[in-house]
Amino acid sequence: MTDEHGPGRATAGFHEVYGTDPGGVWAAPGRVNLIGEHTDYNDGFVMPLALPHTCLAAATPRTDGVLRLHSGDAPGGIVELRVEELAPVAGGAGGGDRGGWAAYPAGVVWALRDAGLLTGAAGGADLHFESTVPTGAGLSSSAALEVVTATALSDLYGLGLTPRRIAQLCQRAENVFVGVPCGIMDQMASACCTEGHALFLDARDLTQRQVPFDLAAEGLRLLVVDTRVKHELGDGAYANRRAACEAAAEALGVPALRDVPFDGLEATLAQLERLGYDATIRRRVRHVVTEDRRVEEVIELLDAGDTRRIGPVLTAGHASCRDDFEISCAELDLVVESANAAGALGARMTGGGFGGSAIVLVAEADAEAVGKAVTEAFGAAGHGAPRIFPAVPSAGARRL
Ligand code: GAF
Repeated sequence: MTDEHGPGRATAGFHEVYGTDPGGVWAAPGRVNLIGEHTDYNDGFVMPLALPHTCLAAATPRTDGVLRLHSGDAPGGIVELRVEELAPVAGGAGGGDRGGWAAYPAGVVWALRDAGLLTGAAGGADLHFESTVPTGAGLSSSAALEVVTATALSDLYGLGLTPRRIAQLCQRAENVFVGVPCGIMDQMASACCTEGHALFLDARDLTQRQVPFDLAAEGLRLLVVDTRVKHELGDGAYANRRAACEAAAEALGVPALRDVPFDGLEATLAQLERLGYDATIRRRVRHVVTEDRRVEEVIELLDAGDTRRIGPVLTAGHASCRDDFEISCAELDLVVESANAAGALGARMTGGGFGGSAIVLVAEADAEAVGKAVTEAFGAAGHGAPRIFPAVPSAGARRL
């Protein structure tokens, strides 16, 4: 379900919970990443696109410094907090995961306050959320929740925050307040994407380019295949991959792995071996450096109007995620294998990995057969049926 029917639903939900009408309704989308995985925190390149699935916030400001949060999707009633008492999780960035959906919007309010944007008694608000972004599916439901909160508060308090600033504040909320050491891709995607485009983002300086991505015009479709599995190992493994990349960059004397040139990769890997770094860390470096190159290849192909030819690049990206970065899992590999065997143009896991979703590029005429083949392969392997839907490049955060 898209946000077409959402504003009324969010307004009605707000009214039911708080007994008044909201000051407005805002939307922020989930995303898939076309290419560029685990490159953002290496200062590299990513290329996400926003989904039509959004998190909606119906909101109104308060003048007593009280923050009330309610979700139509989570049990447990209203969460009531005082803005001035909000504090980061012990240990700061990566120091622990606070858990619970309310930590995300509360973290955003904390980040706004900490940046001096909300002061005194102002900064309180009543918020009610309704989301159609599948949760736990690697489609950035958390970033959508953060970005819709920041966008609503920016408007309600006349803060005039740009989408880019909103993304930075939301990443800080997640890193420091919630305690998850994510990069900035998901927040930038939710805040900055535009309809009909993929977002080419340089995660180092946040320069961005909206790249036209009109698949229908070329008789193509991009499918999202939500495997509906989430492997436990995911959270610690994300931090572990990030730490490995940072350690390798330090050993190489560069600010980030982004600074290892693609044509110097073999020499760099040899240098790491001489320095005593094992094969695992060398594979991690190879993934990041080759993945940045794959983003550039995809851009070149899209700029040349050669969208079909990005398929093999996506599949190569999956192999790198699977073999070098080791963030795939049996279900994601099965999507890629079965989709490609059934005639897809290319496929790969998308997002953090260890479960969640894959994307499949397919000719429109083959979309149904490929989806069916993936579902059958899941059945034959004893996995539950995946959820499959088209990724239609949609708009970023906005007031409805
Ligand atoms: C998760 C993170 F939140 C992103 O910042 C990014 O690192 C992604 O995994 C992997 O590309 O979605």
